[in-house]
Amino acid sequence: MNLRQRLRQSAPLHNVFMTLPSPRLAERMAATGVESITLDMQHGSIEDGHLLGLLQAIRAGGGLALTRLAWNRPELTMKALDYGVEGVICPMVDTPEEARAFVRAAKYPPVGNRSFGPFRAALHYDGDYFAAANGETLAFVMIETAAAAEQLDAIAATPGLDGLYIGPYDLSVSLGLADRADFSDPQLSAVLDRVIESAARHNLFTGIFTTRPTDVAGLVQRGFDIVTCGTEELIFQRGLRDWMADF
Ligand code: 3PY
Ligand code: MG
Repeated sequence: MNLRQRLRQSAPLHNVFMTLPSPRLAERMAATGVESITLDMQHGSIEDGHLLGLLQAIRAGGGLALTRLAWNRPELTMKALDYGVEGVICPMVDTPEEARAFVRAAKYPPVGNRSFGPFRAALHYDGDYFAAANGETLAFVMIETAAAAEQLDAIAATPGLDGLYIGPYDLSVSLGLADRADFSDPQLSAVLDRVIESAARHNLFTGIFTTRPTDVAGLVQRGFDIVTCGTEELIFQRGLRDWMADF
């Protein structure tokens, strides 16, 4: 089952961000039941040369792989898709123009101008990759600034866009909130509601990040399709603290 098929199921997709380029750990995470992993090329230590091994490992563990790009640059978007990620998440998209530029790189003509060279991506695709790719590889913009929140509906209307993914930490900073990613804050909460509404109007998927497992049930209840809970580093740190306490 690919990412789009999985997201069409009613249950939300669980996701964890990965920041360290360890195929061995990626395989273990996927095999332990992390349904999908987002390789974080913005704030993590994952670079181009790490993608192949990580994608092979996630596949071997039975998981789905996305990447959060380092920035909104066409060569980064196109290369990640050529490696075979099923979803690309573009950080810090503030305007409809930036959303259009991202989608142009993520989709083949006539929707965009993605260059044709899916050397690895097509390897595991049974059928005509070119014909299927625009529908089956998903392009998400991150809504994580006050500017993006202001132009939300115009961003969501971008032809070819597949989803909106909220970065609550940057969003809190941008909104000038004292607490970061506090979903009970009325200002932050209002943006979450507007993202859910706008996505429904434009037939888009939604995703959101949190670092607290206790937030997950509430985010699922709000209707997010992808709920990311933490990074493997945070999970390790928490496990290590418990381990040391028992040591
Ligand atoms: C944010 O919350 O700003 C993020 O980018 C989540 O990774
Ligand atoms: Mg962010």
